[in-house]
Amino acid sequence: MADTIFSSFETVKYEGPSSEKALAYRWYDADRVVLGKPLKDHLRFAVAYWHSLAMQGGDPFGGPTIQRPWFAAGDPIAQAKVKADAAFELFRVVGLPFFCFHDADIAPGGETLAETLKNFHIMVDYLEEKLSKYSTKLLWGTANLFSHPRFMAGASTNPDPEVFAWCAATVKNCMDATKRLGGSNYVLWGGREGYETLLNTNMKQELDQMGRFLTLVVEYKHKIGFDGQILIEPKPKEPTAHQYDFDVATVYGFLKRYGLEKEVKVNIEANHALLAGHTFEHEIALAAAHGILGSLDVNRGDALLGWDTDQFPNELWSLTLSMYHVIKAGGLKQGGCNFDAKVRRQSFTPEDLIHAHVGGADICARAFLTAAKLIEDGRYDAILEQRYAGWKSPEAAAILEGKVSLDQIEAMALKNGINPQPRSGKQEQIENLLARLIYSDTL
Ligand code: XUL
Ligand code: CO
Repeated sequence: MADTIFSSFETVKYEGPSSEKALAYRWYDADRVVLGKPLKDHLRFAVAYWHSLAMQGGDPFGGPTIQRPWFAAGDPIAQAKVKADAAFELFRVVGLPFFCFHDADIAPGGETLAETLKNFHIMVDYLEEKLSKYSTKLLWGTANLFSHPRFMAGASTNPDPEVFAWCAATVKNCMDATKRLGGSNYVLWGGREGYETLLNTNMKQELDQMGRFLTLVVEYKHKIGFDGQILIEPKPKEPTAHQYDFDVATVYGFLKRYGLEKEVKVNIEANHALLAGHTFEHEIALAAAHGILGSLDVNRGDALLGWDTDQFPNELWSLTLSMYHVIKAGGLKQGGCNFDAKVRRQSFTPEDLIHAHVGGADICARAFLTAAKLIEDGRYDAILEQRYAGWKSPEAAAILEGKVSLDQIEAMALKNGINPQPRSGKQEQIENLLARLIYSDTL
């Protein structure tokens, strides 16, 4: 194996909450069986190639701070291979089962579409070889249709049909590669599918283009027999002022409008939820309610900063409730938890990257274990069950089943002499119960 910046690190092991070692898992005991299967199969953690291997530490006010051997001048394909060698060593060190990539993370772009695809194919071959030597698997693949200037006015929503065609060719190749590399999902995040100003935008035209594009993607999935899920990743804004895939509710409406709600699910990102004015758990619960929960991008923002800082998760309350809704929805199935998160620009050492993943996996594992305990405990579910118990009566059930009309309900209400009384929502009681369980150390 080639020597890389991660090769000298041992694989991080589970040592339990009392471990004094800096690099050890305290909660992520991958093989621990919970709710019938190992933790690693519930959570399906993935390392994001872009943040961990391709990101150079720039922010809106400053340039790169992260030096890596593969950023130095040299033959672009040779450097992409050095990067891939390091990537798989990082996956080995953190001991997480999956990774995710964009085409542009793994291969250099070319002058033309043909040259760009040629580079991509060389690197897909290389990744295939790597996958045969390591135990890491591919959670999802995607195409970067937002960084290059050609996408500045949109990808599939671009006013120029040649950009649409470029995107179609790119996504076709990325889907082929994802299938070949054994990926479980294919993700579409429309970073530039929206507008900077409505003044120059024909919204109906752009939405129809986006609907057509997604239909083509779904048709191609069936044509090649890809058995992974197609996922849209909602985000309300940034880089555009308004992004069409605003949040789960908007995406669901879009899927219904174009007849794709049975074909496409969502990849929900924690900080995108916050940018849309929601919580992570809200987005997960809503996706579950619509039957479109696909996968998660776990990360966090910074309450003091207005942009998508993509930090590693560290907040137990919201994550536990998120995991609760995941479990209630029947789990992530083919999805997983992708660390769409990057280290801060001062954290430029390879070791910083390892600490980041260890902390992220630990907090998610702890949240999952707590959510499982919350369900097993039963008191929270009992309060919820009680709150809606009235709907179990035959008369109320008949309303929901569509068996009675508005005027029949009126007649029923008058006959029964109904007089509904206020009932407590028990918010503080629930909060106290959850706090006791979430911040308890025994899991
Ligand atoms: C951007 C973002 C992307 C997608 C993949 O905010 O989340 O990294 O996850 O394109
Ligand atoms: Co993301």
